[in-house]
Amino acid sequence: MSEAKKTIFSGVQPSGKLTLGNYLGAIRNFPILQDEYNCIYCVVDMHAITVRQDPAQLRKQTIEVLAQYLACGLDPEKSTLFIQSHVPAHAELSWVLNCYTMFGEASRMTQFKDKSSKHADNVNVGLFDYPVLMAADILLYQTELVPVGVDQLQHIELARNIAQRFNGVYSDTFKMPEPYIPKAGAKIMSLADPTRKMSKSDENQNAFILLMDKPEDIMRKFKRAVTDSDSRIIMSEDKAGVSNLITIYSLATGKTIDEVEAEFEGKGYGEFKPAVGEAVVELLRPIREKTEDLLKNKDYLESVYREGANKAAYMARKTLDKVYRKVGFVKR
Ligand code: AQP
Repeated sequence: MSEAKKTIFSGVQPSGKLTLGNYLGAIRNFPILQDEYNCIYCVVDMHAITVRQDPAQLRKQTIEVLAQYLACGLDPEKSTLFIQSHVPAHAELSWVLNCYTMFGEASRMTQFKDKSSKHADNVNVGLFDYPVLMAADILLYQTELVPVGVDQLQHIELARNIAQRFNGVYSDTFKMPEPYIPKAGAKIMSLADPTRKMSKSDENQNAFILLMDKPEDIMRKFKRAVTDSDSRIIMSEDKAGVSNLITIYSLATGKTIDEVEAEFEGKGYGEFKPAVGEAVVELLRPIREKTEDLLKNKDYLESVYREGANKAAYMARKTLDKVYRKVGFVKR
């Protein structure tokens, strides 16, 4: 690992099966960066339990996310791939950072507001504290860039504020992380309600496309995607559903928005929606097939996450030791 390379950290929650939104907004960028940067990609299972999970399902989904990281092109020889709960430094730093996070600033996080209204029967302290654990995830590795979808921007801003506060009190300890938001695809919307983001935990199965969806399911969901009564296929603020489909089609085919608009000029949704479906089927086919293959090789996956946790724990320890010393903990 070269010292000159900048560090990248990102994670995905195994809170369900991964969606096209997770892919286009975040994971798609992970392999592109792995030659240029020291990349650390984590399956953030500790974040996932802020919402009630079925234990057997959570274990299964955690391994599936790891397999999907690999299927999307991450190479364990180049990137550090691990499971968050395997590196206790995340929880340890998170506790310290809690003491440098103001209740007021944590209360302003919109994701907490959204998720607590969605899970009104389980508004637990972990859900509230989620962004501080995320700050710990990022700051532990002296991360400079965090590739995420736009929904995570506010959390990265909070991580920066916490880092700045800590550095201000104790001298430079943490690098300041910057978000890395894709120009297109940073917020893929639900197919059932294009005013909301596509989320893996949406109760409506037609709202999202899963990376593991079968071609016929992908086609059906796109054919049913909510659009509007005006049949023009153009990007427009008052055409959220169509704009979302154009974005998806453009990312799946590599065509520009102008090219997509020109291709479907004068054509209707009856032609457009299946075309989007087919493009996404082809985009996801190799990922699904590779994931299915990898899931048959549990020993290999285990070797990847074990090795990754060892590497991550070593890097994390350096920062945690520094933090413990600075706040005044006695060395063991
Ligand atoms: N719809 C989306 N468009 C673009 N990017 C997205 N991301 C999530 N949804 C979209 C990005 O995917 C990465 C992993 O997200 P996460 O699993 O850690 O948490 P999340 O943002 O809460 O994702 P979900 O799918 O909405 O999960 P649930 O339903 O469990 O809350 C992040 O970089 C995120 O920005």
